[in-house]
Amino acid sequence: MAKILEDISRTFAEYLLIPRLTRRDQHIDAIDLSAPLSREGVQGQEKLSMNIPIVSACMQAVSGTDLAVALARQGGLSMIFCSQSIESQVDMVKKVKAHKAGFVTSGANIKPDASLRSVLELMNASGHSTIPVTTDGSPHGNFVGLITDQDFWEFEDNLDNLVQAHMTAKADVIYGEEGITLREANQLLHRHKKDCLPILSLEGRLSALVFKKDYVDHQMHPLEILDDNKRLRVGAAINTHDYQDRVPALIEAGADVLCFDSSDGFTEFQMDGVAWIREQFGPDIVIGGGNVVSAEGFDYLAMSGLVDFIKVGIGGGSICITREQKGVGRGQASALLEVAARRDAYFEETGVYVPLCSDGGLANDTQIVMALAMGADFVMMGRYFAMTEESPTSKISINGQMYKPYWGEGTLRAQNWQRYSEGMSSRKMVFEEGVDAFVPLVGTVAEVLETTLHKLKSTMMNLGADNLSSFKEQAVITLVSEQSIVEAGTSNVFKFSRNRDADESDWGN
Ligand code: MZP
Repeated sequence: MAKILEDISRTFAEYLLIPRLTRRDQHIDAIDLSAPLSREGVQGQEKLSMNIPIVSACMQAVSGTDLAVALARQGGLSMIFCSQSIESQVDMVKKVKAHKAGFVTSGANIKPDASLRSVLELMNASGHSTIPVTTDGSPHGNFVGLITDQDFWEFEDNLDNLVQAHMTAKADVIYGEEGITLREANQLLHRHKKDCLPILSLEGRLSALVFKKDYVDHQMHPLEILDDNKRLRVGAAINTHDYQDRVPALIEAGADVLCFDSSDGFTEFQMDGVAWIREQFGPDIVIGGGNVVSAEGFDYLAMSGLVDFIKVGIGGGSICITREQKGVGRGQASALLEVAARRDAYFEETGVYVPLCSDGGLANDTQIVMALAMGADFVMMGRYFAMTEESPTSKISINGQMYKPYWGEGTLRAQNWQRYSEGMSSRKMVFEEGVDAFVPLVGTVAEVLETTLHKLKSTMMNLGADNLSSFKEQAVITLVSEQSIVEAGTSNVFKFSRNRDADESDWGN
């Protein structure tokens, strides 16, 4: 006969945190929100972490290039979706990696004998106002000068004039030599009051450009996560069907993290995939596994010693109907509490700490806080990011309010059959496990995260926690009765107007 668990399957909304001692020496600005992505305690393996405990979901309506850039700049990580061709996913990863580096390969260049008209066209098409001039017009050609939008007047100068007549020639350009550090390049920009510094090889070829605006930008985003080459970090989703082709291409493109996108990761198919990647690419590449909802599922993935982090959650996603369709899943709080308890025991037994990601179903900021208190090292969210300006969908107006489309990977629209068909030969979606919906547009990634992270830190102050690991240790959590949920809202008062901030931080709930 089937085994019936005694515990009820519970959600985050059924719990509250009990305050602990807030110390006089605590300060909200000093709270550390960094979160590990890779296993800790494994000898010789390089550690990877984020500066905030948040990743965006492996979903078409969520993790595109713009969102990945915006989130990495705030200290989190996006998992570029894999329900697309390998070529287009690789292209997205490359775009994020190319977004900003101290040394940028020049994307718009021109020959000295080109006309001002073509410079203008190039400036309009590329959005750049400084164009390097090289003998053959290539990004690494022989450097002869720079032309900017200050060097000619569109309505005053003859646009048939040649670039060489208007450009600042190399002899008058301040440039750096290949091999200088980014710091030295920025110092040159500062000393000479320039906005752009060409870097030239000994032979005089253009190697890269360094911009003042990138320096300023970096100062404004102190938490951004960068790789060793000062490029933004980005994750990429993978599946158990085409990893032998997809993974090498993603690694070649510069993906920092690989994340299995599967509704159920407690499978031999996923284990085969992880083992193959480790065999081909060694211990350094960070691999996320899952999703699981039980200690048994955690053990299967963790004990292999092959996965870095494990995602927890089945059926809780805002657009998910897996529980209705198949009767599979578990309340997210119960799943997380059981898996986190097992992870902690595993740490005691082996000295290896496996980070957990609570994936899906986070309906508001309070639930993010609760997931982190209950043992998640970071959270993965879809809806939260689908509602931002940077999600890859177009906004639409419905009855005067701006919305964005948001659909599950288990819909006919997404056609992500790989996520749901472990071990099945069919290459189509036989039934849907997700819905196609709209969510309100709430602002930019930076704006929504500011509120969320401030609330998180504020709760951490209540618990006397200085970082996320002490937050988990300090957390004392109580189950609440239905009546106490009613009491938690406003009671016995008339509300005349709704506060806009409250609306936004509820994300349209
Ligand atoms: P949410 O943040 O919108 O509540 O949930 C996002 C999570 O739902 C994803 O990270 C993924 O695990 C899951 N998901 C994505 N598509 C579906 C579906 O179509 C789904 N059923 O459950």
